[in-house]
Amino acid sequence: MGYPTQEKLAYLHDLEKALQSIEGCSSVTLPFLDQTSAETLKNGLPWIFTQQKVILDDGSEIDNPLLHYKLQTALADTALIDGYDYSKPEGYQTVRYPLSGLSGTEEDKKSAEEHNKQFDYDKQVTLLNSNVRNWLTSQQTAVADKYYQCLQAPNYTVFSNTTSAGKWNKDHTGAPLIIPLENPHNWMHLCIGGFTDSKDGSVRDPIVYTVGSNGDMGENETAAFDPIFFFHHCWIDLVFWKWQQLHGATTLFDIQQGYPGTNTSDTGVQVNADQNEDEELNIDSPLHPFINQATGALYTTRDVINIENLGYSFGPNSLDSFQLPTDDQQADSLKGAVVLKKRLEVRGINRAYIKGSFIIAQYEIIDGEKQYVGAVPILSRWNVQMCENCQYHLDVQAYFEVENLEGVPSDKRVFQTQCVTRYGTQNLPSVFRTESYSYEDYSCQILD
Ligand SMILES: [Cu+2]
Repeated sequence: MGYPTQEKLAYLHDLEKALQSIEGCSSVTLPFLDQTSAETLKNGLPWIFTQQKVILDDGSEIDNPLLHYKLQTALADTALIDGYDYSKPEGYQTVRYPLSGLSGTEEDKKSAEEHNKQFDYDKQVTLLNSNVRNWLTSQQTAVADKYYQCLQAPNYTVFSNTTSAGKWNKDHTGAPLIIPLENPHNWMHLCIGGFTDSKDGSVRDPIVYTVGSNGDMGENETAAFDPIFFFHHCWIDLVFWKWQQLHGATTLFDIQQGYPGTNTSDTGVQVNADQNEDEELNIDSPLHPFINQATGALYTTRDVINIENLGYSFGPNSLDSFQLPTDDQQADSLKGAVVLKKRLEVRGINRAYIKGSFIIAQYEIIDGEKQYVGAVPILSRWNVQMCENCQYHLDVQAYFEVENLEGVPSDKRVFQTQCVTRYGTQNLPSVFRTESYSYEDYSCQILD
């Protein structure tokens, strides 16, 4: 995702305005997919996303437009390297976990067809819902908790993006780990888009699998074609607003100049097509290509900080009752963090060599046993190498909390990093299928 303010305009404000411009639809508003509600945590997705048919007010029955979207025109993959082709033909219907939507080559089409045959409609819905539930609630991924954690990010800069949060986590090794909004956002893309944490709903070691499922929500090239995308992003915008309310930032906040993640050339920053390299991002940076109809100028972050100025608000939701921990609670958890936890840094994973989104799964080997530390979702694309705007932003970093092992020096501890990719799980350092890169920059170490 880009900066949350850009998403607000890109996907939500303009879309809502467009919907309202249709005759008879002037009161239409975009709903959000509440991802921490008791209902979602218990049942998975609301039925409106999975039902095959819907009945309209006049009694007529139509295909559910929120189940999938049919491409109006072909999507051409322009970087046919390594035998991978992410093209999708005109008329292609978007799919979600557990289905595969790969259709670039005849071979892909055939294997996707074979794969998809395993799941009748009921099975698809059951698996998708259990996947959503598992990612949100399982101890290993705890995505619902990650939403609560990101609300505690101390300032907008580190809340808004992974690179800035990484810098903060590197500099504050004695404090609890900061989770940027991008983290749970990415998890849900990957969850609906084809990564699963369990082959049969019970086995959870190792934590993550790809099982031939390739849903559209899981890749940047196609995510916005799945209708659920907008409901997900509306929720992300809601979490953003909640953060603003909790931190007294509903009318103004700051982007810390010079902080990693605030310049378009910084590692990990995904720039917009109209932005230049080495451009400082501040609240007055233009949000290409969104024009403020009232002024005729490009929107800036400052224009959209207060959503009430944009003319919308959010209905009742499960975060209404969420409160920041008190100072006492914070002091307690800080004490615990200093004594019990150490910060582990993983860096030097170059996403140019990994086709598609992936998960960094981190383990520690203790007494010969592989123990799960945590995982970080990387929402990427099949064609990083051909994506001009991705070229400066390839080095992926991840930060984890690990136990402080009494009497064991940090450099004697043994860690193992895995990349769970669309085409298998590989231990680092290793050579990916491009065979042109050997992860010589990869490192995994405790920051003492
Ligand atoms: Cu997104």
